[in-house]
Amino acid sequence: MAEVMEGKLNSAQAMELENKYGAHNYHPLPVVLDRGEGVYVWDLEGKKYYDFLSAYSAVNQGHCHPHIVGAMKAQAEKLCLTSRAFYNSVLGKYEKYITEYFGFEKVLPMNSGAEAVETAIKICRKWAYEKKGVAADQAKIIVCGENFHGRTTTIVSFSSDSDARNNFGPFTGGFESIPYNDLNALEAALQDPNVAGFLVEPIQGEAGVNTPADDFIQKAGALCKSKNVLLIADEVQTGIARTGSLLAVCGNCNCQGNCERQATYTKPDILILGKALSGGSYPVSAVLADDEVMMVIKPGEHGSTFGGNPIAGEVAIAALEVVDNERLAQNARKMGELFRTEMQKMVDTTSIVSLVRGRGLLNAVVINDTPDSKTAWNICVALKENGLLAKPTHGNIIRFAPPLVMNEEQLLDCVRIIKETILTFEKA
Ligand code: IF1
Repeated sequence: MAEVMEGKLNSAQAMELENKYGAHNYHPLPVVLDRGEGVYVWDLEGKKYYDFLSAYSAVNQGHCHPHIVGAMKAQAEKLCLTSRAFYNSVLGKYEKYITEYFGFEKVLPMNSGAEAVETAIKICRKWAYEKKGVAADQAKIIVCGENFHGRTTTIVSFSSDSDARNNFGPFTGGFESIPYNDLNALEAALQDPNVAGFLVEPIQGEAGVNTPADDFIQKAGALCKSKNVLLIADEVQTGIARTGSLLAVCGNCNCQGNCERQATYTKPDILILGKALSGGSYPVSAVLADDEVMMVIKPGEHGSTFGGNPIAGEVAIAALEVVDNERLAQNARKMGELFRTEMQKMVDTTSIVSLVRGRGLLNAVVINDTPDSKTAWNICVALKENGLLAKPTHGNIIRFAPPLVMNEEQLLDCVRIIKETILTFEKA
């Protein structure tokens, strides 16, 4: 394939290459993206699309944001990687910036979301043995049914998704699963004195944007505190303005971007961030905690070659600056309300859409068909033809999560595309 080396592929050829040479661990929509800017992406044939996935909420700041790309370029030309065997001139500055930004005393930098979740689990266990006094190897972490926290062997050990788990055992012990959004189940599970932490997503993304009661996290946090159990918030997907507040644990506060200072804010003992921490430009994740918890980790006990590298530090600072400068939490809240209002009109007037739910710009539309039907997938293929990219989750649910830089005119244009497309699926 001479075209391969010359880079002159068409979409069919690019898909064929992935199929032939890549592991088949995904089932992508048949579109090959080549370029992105803001809320738009273009395929190899030059067709333009609205991006309504944002790489699973990583591209909150929009594709190729010049402030983030600029920071990355400048640092890439200066120094990329030192490992943590030496200090580097960016890391300390980044650590000061991110801890002040989110209101924690310490940060532990990693790369992927799953690595950050693993890190949080390790910190929690070590804290249980060294601070809480749990007997050796007895620490237990409570998780929720239908969770998604990543793909490592330990994390899939406590997944309830059979595709994620099947034939990947033996599994890591020390986890107990309770139903999501169930404070009674949490209270019962917390009776065990060996419980060290409660690992929870403030909104469950993979479960179809499963939004709990408004006060769920607040009450869960209070229960954990009363039992000396760490509240571990996985905000890899919900964090960084996605749900209309800087963090989803801020709930529906009117925070103006300073959520950690608001009354409804439930400060987790351990906060896990990833994805949009770099605006999707680079794999950057982080675990935040105060000294009492974080200082249980000593030299040699945890780390990563790339974690805390200079490019990641500069990129993350720039990405968080964009969130502030462009008031993305506020925009996500406003655009999200508009989106749900418009979609609710479809729920009220058609039979094909049965429900819209979400917070900020993390939303889902439930299609009125059986979970094993292909309707949601077929709608997503039709949306693609009409210039909008979204992905089904859990069979008949479509997740809608555009970059947070979307303006009202663009959003209304998208609403028009979504309505017109979905209506063609209405059964006569
Ligand atoms: C895939 C979902 C989204 C996450 C939370 C940790 C991680 C994720 C709350 C791990 C990752 C992803 C990865 C993506 C699909 C996806 C996803 F549908 F599965 F639930 F976003 F909605 N915690 N979420 O959502 O982060 O290691 O991937 O950086 O391709 O599997 P990672």
